[in-house]
Amino acid sequence: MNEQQQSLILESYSRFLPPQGVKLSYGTAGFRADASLLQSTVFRVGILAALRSLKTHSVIGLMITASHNKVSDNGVKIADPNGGMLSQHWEPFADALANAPSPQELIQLINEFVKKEGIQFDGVRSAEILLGRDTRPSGEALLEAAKQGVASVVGAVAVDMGILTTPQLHWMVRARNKGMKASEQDYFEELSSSFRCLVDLIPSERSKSDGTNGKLVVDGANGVGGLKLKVLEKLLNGLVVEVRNSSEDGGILNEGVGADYVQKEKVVPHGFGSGDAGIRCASLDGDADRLVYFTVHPESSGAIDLVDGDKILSLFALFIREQLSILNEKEGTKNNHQASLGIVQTAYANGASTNYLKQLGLEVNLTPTGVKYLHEKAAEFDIGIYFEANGHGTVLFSESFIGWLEATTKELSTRSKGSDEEKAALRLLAASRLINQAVGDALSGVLLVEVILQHMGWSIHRWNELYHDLPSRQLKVKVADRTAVITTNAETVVVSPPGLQEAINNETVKYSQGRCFVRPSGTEDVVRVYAEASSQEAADSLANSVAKLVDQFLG
Ligand code: NG1
Ligand code: ZN
Repeated sequence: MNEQQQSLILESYSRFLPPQGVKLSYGTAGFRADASLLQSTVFRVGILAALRSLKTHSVIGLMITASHNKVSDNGVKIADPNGGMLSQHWEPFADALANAPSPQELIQLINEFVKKEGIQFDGVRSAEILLGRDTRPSGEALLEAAKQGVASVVGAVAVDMGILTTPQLHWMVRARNKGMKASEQDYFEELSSSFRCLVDLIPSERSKSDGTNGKLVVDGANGVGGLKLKVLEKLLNGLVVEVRNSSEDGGILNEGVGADYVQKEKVVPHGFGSGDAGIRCASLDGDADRLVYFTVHPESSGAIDLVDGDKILSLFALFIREQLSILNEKEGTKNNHQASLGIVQTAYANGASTNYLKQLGLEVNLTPTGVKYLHEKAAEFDIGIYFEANGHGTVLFSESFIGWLEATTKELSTRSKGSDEEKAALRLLAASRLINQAVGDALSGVLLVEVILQHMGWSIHRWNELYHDLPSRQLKVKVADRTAVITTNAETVVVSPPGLQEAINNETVKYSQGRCFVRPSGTEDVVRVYAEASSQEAADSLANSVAKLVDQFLG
């Protein structure tokens, strides 16, 4: 790099000195830590984003959030040109950059990397980075660090998009790079217009059923999602939403609220109670990329029926399968186009959901935890549906299938206007515009769930009856070094430390319908234990025994 560039980095470096003795790694969701430790990391990720933009000749996103983690934490991650996660191939560089202990080493690292990647540096090209942050109080100062990081690369410009949900920023990056309209208003308009389009396409005999009438109550986790949902709701008709825990009433982000809490604890979030029994409720996480539904038990101490990501996936799969079969019946032979539909889950998916989907005749694929893996797999199909049990997921439509749908709807609008097959094709097209094509998005997810329930004429109870979850339990175990746990087969089998998997197997066989696996978390310094069995007591007991084993092998 030339002298001007070097002195620019050195000068800003001194304003963001790395904390002593902290080693961070770019995990399943970027860098995450206590916010007080992150200034230097976010500054460096600003540099990384600028380099990524130079390399790809595209707009890149940088999001400051720690999602469902506690309010004192924060984090930073990159959105790649297609709106997806940072290419895995760059993650080792992200780690090295974040942990470079001196300015000289930082400069050397950048020099080597830029050379290796053939990145045109020194102001030869321009770079543009969209910055977003959630509502965390530490976000503003970290955003400043990101701006300085970007600005320390000659020719790079940061555009502050303000407080956003994580999926909004990813959506904007994707839209910008596709040459589409990409403001926040455009996002709201795309979602609301495709929602209205799907409402208009509800079969008339079904829209009269009253199973889904009545309001939806949404827990906003005291984060950014509730605020945005209120804006979105004004553009819709046919949907009444009441938002609680919207962060405007002083509640603490993710504390006793939000999708992560509801899904893991299986209890009502703060602000909900037995008065809400029977009502359709949903919960977002702190940055609104996760969504779960639930209903409150009458007369009980906060117990809920959870409708998790697996069931959202199942609902989406049923709807899409229905549209595809209408098309295949009428159009399939004519167009000779059988769309491939693939389902993608992780080992955390409830075993009952996987069975149910397989019984429907669907192809179910398992990947390791982490949206990047699920997304990548789902992108192999004409329509790929992926969800984590925790509520992060979306439906991906391939470019070629969207092209086919566009051509087909055009042709059908002259040949058989108003036909079932035209409607089915129009529904799929509208769904592809509604559901975020970049990442899982709780706001677009809510709208798609709501319109499908109306389409089916189903209540949340009918939906929840699709299958019955096997009782499960998740635990966290603190260990000396979680990286000592190495897994294979989509994280279902431990290969190291030796002997641990065998011990887990010996426990698991004791339980009817037992299933159990352990893996190191990518976002917290813990080893996670997941267990499933035919009763809650059995699932708890299996999880506890395996947690003890983890402690024995690694404690
Ligand atoms: P880790 O901490 O790697 O388990 C968690 C979630 C992931 C994903 C990421 C990103 C579980 C068990 N794990 O990852 O599914 O959502 O956070 O936020 O829920
Ligand atoms: Zn999140």
